[in-house]
Amino acid sequence: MPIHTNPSPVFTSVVVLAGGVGAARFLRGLALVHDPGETTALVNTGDDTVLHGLNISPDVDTVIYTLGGAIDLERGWGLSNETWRAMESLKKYVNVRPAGSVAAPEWFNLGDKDLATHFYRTARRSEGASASEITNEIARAWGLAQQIVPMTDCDVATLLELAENCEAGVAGQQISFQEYFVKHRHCVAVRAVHFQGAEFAKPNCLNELRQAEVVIIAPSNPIVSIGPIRALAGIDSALTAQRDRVVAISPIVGGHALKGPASRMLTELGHESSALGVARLYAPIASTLIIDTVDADLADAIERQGMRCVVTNTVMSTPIIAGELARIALTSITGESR
Ligand code: FO1
Repeated sequence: MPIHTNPSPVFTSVVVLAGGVGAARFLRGLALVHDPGETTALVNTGDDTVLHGLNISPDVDTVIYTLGGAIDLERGWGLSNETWRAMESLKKYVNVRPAGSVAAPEWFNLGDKDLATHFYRTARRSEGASASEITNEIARAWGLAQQIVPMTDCDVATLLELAENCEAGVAGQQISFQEYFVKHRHCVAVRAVHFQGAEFAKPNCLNELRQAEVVIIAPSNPIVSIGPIRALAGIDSALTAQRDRVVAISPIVGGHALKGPASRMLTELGHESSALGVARLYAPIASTLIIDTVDADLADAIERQGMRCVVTNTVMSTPIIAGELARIALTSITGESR
């Protein structure tokens, strides 16, 4: 039963476009003010990876673990009270690994309890189950009422194209999202982002998106979290048709991302690292942008992009603040919060 901190309008269907940590925190807040049974999270899977032969879906798991109350709050990913014995045991094989082998990758940390999720996902994949079936099963195992849906059941990979003078490799080389994010700690210069396979991938939830009463673009990285979802055929046109019902939340606060490479990436790819830069990216598909109070002076410029701008606290340091942000996102569509 949602706890209504303040009255929020009752919508039946709310769809949230989601990346990892920011989206997960937002969804946790949304559950306080809106019926989780009427919430669908359409989650980025462009940063999915296969390591140790295991199918790993980081953003999906971050959303599920957060809503299940089991996320490690400090890291923002993986499970709380985790142990790392499997990772430690991997070290035994590093010395015998032949040159050129990628076996026993140590750069991506998989906790012992977290491994169970990847075992389950991989086993179900080998039985022929789709990503949405498996995600639904995992979400049910964690007791979630929300529909957690991967953006597509097809393989789509976010690839980062390295810029000139990049220590990680030669200019033009494409690396996977997890290599960029975890192996290189998102500290390498990139000059382009590609969503391999997006062109032919069938999106999930297209009808839900077309019929949603409210669509919320969570405060996730607009390029590598929301970008892969938008790259799927039909998503942007569904959002454009629903533009009046689409509200986005800027992940950029005071010119910076609270977590992750969004700010650096926006600049490297020729956008402005500010709430205004985010507004320019979302103006064709969203009627409303929610920005943080520190960015209040950008509100007029954002409205000149043809968007309604709502100014509030967007830093979700507690679930209650996230709940208030979610309530404002919902009411912004009815105009009540203006
Ligand atoms: N992020 C890290 O910075 N280092 C890791 O070793 C790491 C492991 C990991 C394992 C499972 C999982 O679901 C997520 C994990 N993440 C890790 C987070 C993840 O790679 C990123 O936060 C997302 O892909 C970006 O949204």
